[in-house]
Amino acid sequence: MYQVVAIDLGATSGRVMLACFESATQQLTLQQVHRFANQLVERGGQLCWDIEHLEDEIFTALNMLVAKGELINSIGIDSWGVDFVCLDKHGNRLGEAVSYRDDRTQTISRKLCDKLGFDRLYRQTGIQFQPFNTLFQLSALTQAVPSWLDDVDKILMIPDYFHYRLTGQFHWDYTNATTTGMLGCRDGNWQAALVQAAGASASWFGQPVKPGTKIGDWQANGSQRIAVMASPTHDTAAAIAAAPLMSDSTAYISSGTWSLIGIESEQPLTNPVAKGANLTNEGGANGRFRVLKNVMGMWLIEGILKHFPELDICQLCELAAQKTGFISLVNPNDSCFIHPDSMVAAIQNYCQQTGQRVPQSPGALVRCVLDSLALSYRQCLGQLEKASGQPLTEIRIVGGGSQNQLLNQLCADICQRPVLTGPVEASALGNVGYQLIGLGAITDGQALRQIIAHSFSEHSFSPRPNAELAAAIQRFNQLDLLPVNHS
Ligand code: LFR
Repeated sequence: MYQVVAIDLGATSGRVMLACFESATQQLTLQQVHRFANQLVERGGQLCWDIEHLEDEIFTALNMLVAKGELINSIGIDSWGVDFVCLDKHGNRLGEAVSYRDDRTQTISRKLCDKLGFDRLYRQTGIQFQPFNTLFQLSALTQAVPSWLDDVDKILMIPDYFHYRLTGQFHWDYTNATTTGMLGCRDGNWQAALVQAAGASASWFGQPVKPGTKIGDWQANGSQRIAVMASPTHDTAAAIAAAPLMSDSTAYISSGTWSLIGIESEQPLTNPVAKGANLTNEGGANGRFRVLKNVMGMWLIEGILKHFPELDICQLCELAAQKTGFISLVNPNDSCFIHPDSMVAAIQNYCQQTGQRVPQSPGALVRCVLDSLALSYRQCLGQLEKASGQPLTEIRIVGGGSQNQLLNQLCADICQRPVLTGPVEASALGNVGYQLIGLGAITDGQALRQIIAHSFSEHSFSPRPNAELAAAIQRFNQLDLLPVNHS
């Protein structure tokens, strides 16, 4: 029997999960032992993560488990990608953990991308253009020249920073390193020319390491030493590691703050179709590539929720289910939704400017977003099929967003494919799974998926016919041709 702790940090909350794996029965169970809020804070005019708060919560949870007498084999941490912290040569943090939603890269990203040439960047790294790629964030940092810039000795991605705080060891997880946009997709190494182009030094980074290895030990209060294991520290890599994908014709959606929709591939896909669709090729825990597209997912719903504090997400979706579909549509990836002052105003403004009915009620707003997300999924599936030559006949949705029954059904209806959902805690399970692989309790990623498939329940949604669908697809595809003023 093994007990491992997964600390899964999301953009809006952190969860500390205790997993129990029984080798004899090959059964895996998971229980939440601590949950805490995570939110963006403004510091020095920038949107930042409250890194001290996250660290306090991590230590509180671990100390609580030890005080309860839990015997723990190992601990691992995962979080969103791309964001990082700087350390000086004494291992002290310099500056803030600036969030990818801050607009410091707004002009720099396009400029640097054009200077380097997206063709070359994409061929070399396989990574999508997103203004927040670490490459661009680093460039913004080095161009701003904070007073402490000369003291930078190391750069750690967020989960590896917390691993360091637990163990004193420096580690660079491969899966998260791929999200920086500075790793070669074919050799898995930092690309010196790109690091340099960001104004950074190659000496700030160590060799990326594949998940499932021990980083060091955490010395708990008292005498217990607990191993800290490298999980797939990028939450999306962890989620897909836990998705019970049994065939290459199944597309996945990791559904949370973002919807990451994609496939697994032995090779990175950097052909013109993939590049034109801005598909990304992130490193998977199992050595395969996650060819996927970022769709702004529940972030839009979370933004609407803030305007209706009297309602919870289930009530919002019930209201949305009563509304007629396809009345107003948005492109969820429009830059006006990245960090608007008001999500409701951003959606209404978009609809007004594109000549559509402006949704007013909470139900109408949510219906607009869910219809649009599902239409966007359908569009991505087409791009993935074209880029890979692989027909995609089924969809597996994992993560917290897979609990949204209305979105699951809309996804089946609009994509016209059967949808399977679960597990809900996919990131934590992928994190747990690769710790167990590192501990020698599970043989490999394929065995892990089978264990997860028989340990956790799933739900299925069948596609239903919809006479309005063809017209809605056409309207959705034309949205990007319509001008939207972002000021
Ligand atoms: C999801 C995620 C995505 C990444 C985005 C920003 O939580 O990790 O994979 O593109 O956050 O880091």
